[in-house]
Amino acid sequence: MSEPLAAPATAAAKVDPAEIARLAEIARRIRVEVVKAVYVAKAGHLGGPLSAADLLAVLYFRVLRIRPDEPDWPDRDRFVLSKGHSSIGLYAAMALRGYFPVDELATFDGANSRLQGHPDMTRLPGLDMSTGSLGMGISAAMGMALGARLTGRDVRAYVMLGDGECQEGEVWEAAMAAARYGLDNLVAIVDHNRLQQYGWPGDGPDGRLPPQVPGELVAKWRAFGWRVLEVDGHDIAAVLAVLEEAASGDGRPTVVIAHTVKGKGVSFMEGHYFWHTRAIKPEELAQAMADLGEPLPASEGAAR
Ligand SMILES: Cc1ncc(C[n+]2csc(CCOP(=O)(O)OP(=O)(O)O)c2C)c(N)n1
Ligand SMILES: [Mg+2]
Repeated sequence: MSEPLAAPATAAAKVDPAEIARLAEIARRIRVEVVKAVYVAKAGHLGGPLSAADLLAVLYFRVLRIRPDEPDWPDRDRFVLSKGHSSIGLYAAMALRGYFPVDELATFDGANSRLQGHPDMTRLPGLDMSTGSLGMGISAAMGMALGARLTGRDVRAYVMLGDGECQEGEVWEAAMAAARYGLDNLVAIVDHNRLQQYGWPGDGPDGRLPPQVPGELVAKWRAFGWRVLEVDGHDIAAVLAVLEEAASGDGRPTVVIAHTVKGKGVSFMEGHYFWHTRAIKPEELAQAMADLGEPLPASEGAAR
């Protein structure tokens, strides 16, 4: 890891280990559903959803003030997946949380599915924003945070970005505006997995340059006037603590730089850019399920 992590937040110590285990199991289930859905669809993104799974589990099962049975509840916290290509991870978290049946994940990326390859808020209740064009989601989330302030609602807006996505100019336009307005009900989470889609040739993993110079993301967000927190994005207790800390504003927007591993949880996907998006072969499904401690479903074990 290139940067020192933030001091361990004391809140982590107060959380019941059984609760941490529950969240870890949810994250594992998210990963299983991601791999299965992409296998069935014969297409889809893997590396990004897998790196974000622990963050999504903690958000959807502990942090966000949401009502799955009332997705339009006006006082809900908003969540925008700015790295919209990781939609299947979000759908898995939402299904497990009760927004829609887990079985529906098998329709992922189908023409008539509510679960499009990139989130479509006109199809699926519970999505606060349609995303997919990188850089745009944070602007929407900033507007939501500002809107909550203007209407006097106790609503926080959360937005998840990729580290490659942070190359987009619009991210920094939104960052400047959010700091200027002092939007401390806005929390950005950067899934800092140090890989993007292809990347540029260089001396990183698989001969690719990481999308950001190590350490620079912290310096950049800080320079833009944000409170910057760092966390190991796969340490559930630490993620919970840092997101609890982020929820209490200090007059600035907060960004959580989550250090993660792209493809986390599936041995042959971890740290490889070419598993950003790829179809899964039957023998790869078997290995992935073994890695995730999940029996191979009979219906999906047969060669397709
Ligand atoms: C504006 C725009 N340019 C290009 C793409 C194609 N694209 C999809 S994902 C991706 C890489 C994103 O990398 P990162 O933000 O690091 O995401 P993660 O590693 O979490 O998957 C690219 C270039 C896009 N969706 N939008
Ligand atoms: Mg990345």
